[in-house]
Amino acid sequence: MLLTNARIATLVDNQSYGLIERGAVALKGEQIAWVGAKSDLPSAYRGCAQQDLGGRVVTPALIDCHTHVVFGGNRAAEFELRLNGASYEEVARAGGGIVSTVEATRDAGENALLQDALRRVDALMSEGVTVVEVKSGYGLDTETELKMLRVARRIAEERSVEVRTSFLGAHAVPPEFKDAPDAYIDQVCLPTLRAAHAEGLVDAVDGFCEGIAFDTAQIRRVFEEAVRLGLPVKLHAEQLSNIGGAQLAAEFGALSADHVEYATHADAKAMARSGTVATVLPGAFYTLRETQIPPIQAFRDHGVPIALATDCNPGSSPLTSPLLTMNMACTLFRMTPLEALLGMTAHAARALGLARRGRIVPGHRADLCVWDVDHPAELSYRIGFNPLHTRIFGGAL
Ligand code: DI6
Ligand code: FE
Repeated sequence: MLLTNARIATLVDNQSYGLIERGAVALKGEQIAWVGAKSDLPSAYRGCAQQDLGGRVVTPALIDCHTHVVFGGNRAAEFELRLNGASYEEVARAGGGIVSTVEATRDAGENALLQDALRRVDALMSEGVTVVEVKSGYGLDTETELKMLRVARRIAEERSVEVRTSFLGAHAVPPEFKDAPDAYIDQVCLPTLRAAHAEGLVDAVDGFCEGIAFDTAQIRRVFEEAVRLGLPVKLHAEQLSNIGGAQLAAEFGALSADHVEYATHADAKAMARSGTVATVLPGAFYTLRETQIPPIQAFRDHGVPIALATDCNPGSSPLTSPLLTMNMACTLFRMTPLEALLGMTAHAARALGLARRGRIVPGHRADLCVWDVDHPAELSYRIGFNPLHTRIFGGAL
């Protein structure tokens, strides 16, 4: 198939959109076979079935590289209580907080969890997402962590979307291990990781390194197990404070360190050395009314690739719009529209360790978006508007 009459943002390098005017893309099977100006089209492709895109913009499809879309229930009641002035204790007594999501996720059947997750994935796909990362971490017991990961895998059977799973057993300390986080790591988290890996349910290992979650010594033990199993790692690091998570992530050559509002120049330097992507999550920043902006300029100065994701979760980021996420990255974090697009495409692919995704070049997977806009900067500029015209997944419209 040949897409013609397109304005193509190839993102071939990280310095520009790599725009091709009056461009054409030849798709062969699931791959991009050729891209360039229509006038340069090799004769071999002239006989292909052609699709005229009417001058629309084509970009790589979007990749949401950090989500928690599988969970039970929601936290709208807690949201309302807090805005009516309830204190943290009152919210907890009314059954709110992360523990309430853990309870709802434990209680939910696998099919119900899947149906709820699909509604969120459908929202992501409607704005051009073709790859979604999905974390466990609301089970915190073996049975429920495995259930979450099986649901994540089933998403890819139900929809034309690629799923990458991250095991997040070290997300929070469950109530039954209150004040005993080390025992939770030894008795639940590590054995569950081994069981999930044995079932082929784990693509990467994640953790939440924070005062309210796990410290670097505890995360280190999880990462050492990941290394033994041959799995890549990533980390929720320096979201609410700096306790050394980014340095630990860099030490283990992590794919990404995520949130990173409180990361420093030294952290950026270490991440650059280890090739660790900084994944920023403006939805959580916005929801928590955080004021500390991640050190974007330090990441730029040290050449750390910046990825961008929704962090879709019921507590700190009930967000299912990648386009709004791009707008927030620009307005709240002062990233440029080009950086926002790279963050949701090429750099997001890298944050997942996925090759051949996120740029429009021959040999890459033919995951593309056709947008009803004149210029790719419009994707970040607009608020609450979805100009997606066509989503192409593995060469299929
Ligand atoms: N960081 C967050 O902000 C969320 N998890 C995480 O690792 C909070 C999750 C929740 O409140 O449900
Ligand atoms: Fe998260």
